[in-house]
Amino acid sequence: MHDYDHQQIEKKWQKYWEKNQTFASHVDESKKKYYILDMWPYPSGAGLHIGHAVGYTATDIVARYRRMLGLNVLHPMGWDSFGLPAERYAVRTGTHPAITTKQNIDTYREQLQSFGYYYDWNREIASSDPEYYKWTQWIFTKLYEKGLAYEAEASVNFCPALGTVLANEEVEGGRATDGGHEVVRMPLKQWVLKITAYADRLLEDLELVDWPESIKTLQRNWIGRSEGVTVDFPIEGLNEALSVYTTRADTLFGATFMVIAPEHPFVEQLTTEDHKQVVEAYVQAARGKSDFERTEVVREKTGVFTGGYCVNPVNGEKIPVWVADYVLASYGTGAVMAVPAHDQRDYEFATQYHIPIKEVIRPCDGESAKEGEAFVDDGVLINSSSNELSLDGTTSKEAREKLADWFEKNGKGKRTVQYKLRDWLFSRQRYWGEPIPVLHFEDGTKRILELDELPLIPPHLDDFAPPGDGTSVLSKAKEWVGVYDEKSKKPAKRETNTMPQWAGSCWYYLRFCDPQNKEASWGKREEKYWLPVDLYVGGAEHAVLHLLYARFWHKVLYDCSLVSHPEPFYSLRNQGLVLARSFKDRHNKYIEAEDVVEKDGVYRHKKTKEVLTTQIEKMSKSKLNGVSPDGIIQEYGADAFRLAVSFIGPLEKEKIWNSEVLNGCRRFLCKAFELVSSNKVSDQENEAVTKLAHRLVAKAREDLEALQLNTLIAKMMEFINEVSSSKTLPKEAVEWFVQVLSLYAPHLGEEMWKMLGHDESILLSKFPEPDPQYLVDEVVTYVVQVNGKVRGRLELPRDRSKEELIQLATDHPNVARFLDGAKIQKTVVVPNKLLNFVTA
Ligand code: ANZ
Repeated sequence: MHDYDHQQIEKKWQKYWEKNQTFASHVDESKKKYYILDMWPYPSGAGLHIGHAVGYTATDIVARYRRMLGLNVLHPMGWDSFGLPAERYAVRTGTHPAITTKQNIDTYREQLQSFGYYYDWNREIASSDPEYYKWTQWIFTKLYEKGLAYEAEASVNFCPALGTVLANEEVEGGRATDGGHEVVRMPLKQWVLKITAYADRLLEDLELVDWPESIKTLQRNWIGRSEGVTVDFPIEGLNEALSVYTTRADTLFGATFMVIAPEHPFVEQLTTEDHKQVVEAYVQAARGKSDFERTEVVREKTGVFTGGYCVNPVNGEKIPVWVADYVLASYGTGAVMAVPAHDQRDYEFATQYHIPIKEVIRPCDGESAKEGEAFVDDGVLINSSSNELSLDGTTSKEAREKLADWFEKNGKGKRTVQYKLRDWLFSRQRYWGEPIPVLHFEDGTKRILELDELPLIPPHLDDFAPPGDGTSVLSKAKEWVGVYDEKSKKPAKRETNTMPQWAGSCWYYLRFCDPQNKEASWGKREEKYWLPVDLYVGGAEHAVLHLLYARFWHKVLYDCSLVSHPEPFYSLRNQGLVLARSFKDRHNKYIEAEDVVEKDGVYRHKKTKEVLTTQIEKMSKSKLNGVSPDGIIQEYGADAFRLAVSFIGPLEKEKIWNSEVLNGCRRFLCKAFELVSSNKVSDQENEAVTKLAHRLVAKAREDLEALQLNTLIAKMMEFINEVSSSKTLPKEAVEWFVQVLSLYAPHLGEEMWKMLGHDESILLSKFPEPDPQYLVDEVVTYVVQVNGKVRGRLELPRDRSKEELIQLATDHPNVARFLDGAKIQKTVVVPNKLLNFVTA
């Protein structure tokens, strides 16, 4: 087989593309645009991993395809380069984060270039570059001017290990999503962005975008819109009422107690003298717990009785009020009416504290609820009538409407919409982030910086360690903090908090449209032309963080008339994780794959011969099951690697990496190279090969539109196998194949294109359009016999499977007549000619 010198060929074409600016993009209103975007990487010290290669190869293939379809393609790349790892490294080594960040960026760029990716490098940007974050800060001032950025004393998620406050979206199960460190609640004055003001639009506009349903659902749940009523329960002996929020007003007659959050303002007033001590102790204990701990479903419910009572507004019943930490102060009114028969948490609570359980809803299908559980679904009301209201027999849904009307008429409550979404906690006490551009004056007032004062650059520090007490790293730079404000002629102190990692990625797709603009964040014309992003590809882990935050900023910018579309990313696709086989010895220590030999499915250590346990796991450095892109490119070439990462499975699914795929892909490339460079290629016609080429191109168009990049490789391999025995290969058919191949293997593609006599880059060629005449299946006539006698004929497309043939033949009325009742012993098939049933 022909081998090719990938190192020489790949270098050569990379130089060619750079010299000819093949990937450069320019606004051109006479052409249709296509903006394709990758989630920009955080340039970590570890360099590119295979997960990056999967996503970036996919967008690269699509970019090349759209370009060859004649679209004006924008495919940029940059760096999300503010972040904790650089800062932690700085704390450890004293190296300024700017230095490590620059080194890492250089490595990433070089690695990406070695893949031959179609990126317009003239548009490279980095979120930690002052020329960039000048505008991040400026957008913050816009948010501030619109009243969407405010300071609030809040109970926040503070992570002592990271020395910073985190957003709700960054905490999972009481731990930081970044590193799994413990998070505690702590009151702190913080900057907060009013994302809740956009809750409804963030929800509704999900209808405008073509995103995976799973991501839309995650966002919907995160926003958590719920419709219910707030009902006032008069407090006995006080001239006050306890408001509760409920989505299940239909269960009101079943309320047998009420629960208020430990932080509820009425706790003191409701608590009677003899319950005081217990309640105070309980409230004190609840303070240290996170919302997560408090609402964990499996956890045993705790609570204490206040001694106080409320009155149920629908029937005048007296209801005891408890304090329990499973009710959150921050949701609804911080108080609930508890209906143990129909809410599981209330049920568990009532069982534990021997509170009565009153059934008021029956399942519609007449079945009774399960023993030991609350019946939580909608149903038909029972035990729900009083002097003023009679609801027995109505459905839950009807009852809710009737009650809401009744409350609103009598002024006892009103219809209410609630969201789970909370405002976005926006300050971090870190060094390596955008300083928040605000000055605080002695009299407690503040001033947001103006554009001519931006970028606000952080001070130089030698010690980057967070103080750890909730104050920011920047507060250590006393000289930077204390200033005389020339604009207001007053002494002032700079804000010392910085923005979270997410800030820079809230608008980078906009800067890519016009990255060198010195006067503005982006030009109107550029934004209007390029936006929205046509296809955005990245990991699903950003569902409620980046993807929600960026939509929020975009909508604010839309309201400022700075962008012309309500949504930033029209279509979104998520790439699946890459998994690989890992090995462990008997001490549970990971073993490098290179040190493992396999025989009959048993894996042993090469040297010690110890039998190892093996597992398919997420590829990662710590599990020693990763692969180094640099090494692979060296050995197999970027083209083979790009093919391999596309071949292992559908983009959106989890897939298992195995290096055998690389060998297969490399062999395929060699074979293709051999054919294309052989003297079989000529102007001579060959119908069969031409037809295969048309079919390949048709399949390519179909698969590329659907982002089914792996199946198209299989088709290309099939094509090569089928034409390899041909004596002649029509040049046009070969060209078409090369055009498809070049999307995946661009270096070799260009090389072959040149060998076929073209002087310009293959990207300037037009992607072929198949002739429909070659796509229709050829029709053949089958003779159908029963015991050797002709009983029917079938006109069918060529090459049907045996199963399909038998099915169709037995359905044939005349054949069926002769087969009726008989047992088929054997079926003889002569492909595309004859089918004979032999009966017993
Ligand atoms: C009575 C009731 C009866 C409820 C029933 C549910 C089932 P969503 O849909 O998530 O909005 N709730 C209200 N505020 C709360 C708080 N601060 N902490 C904990 N729970 C709270 O949930 C609304 C329901 O959650 C409300 O409806 C309330 O319990 C509870 F059979 O009221 B329900």
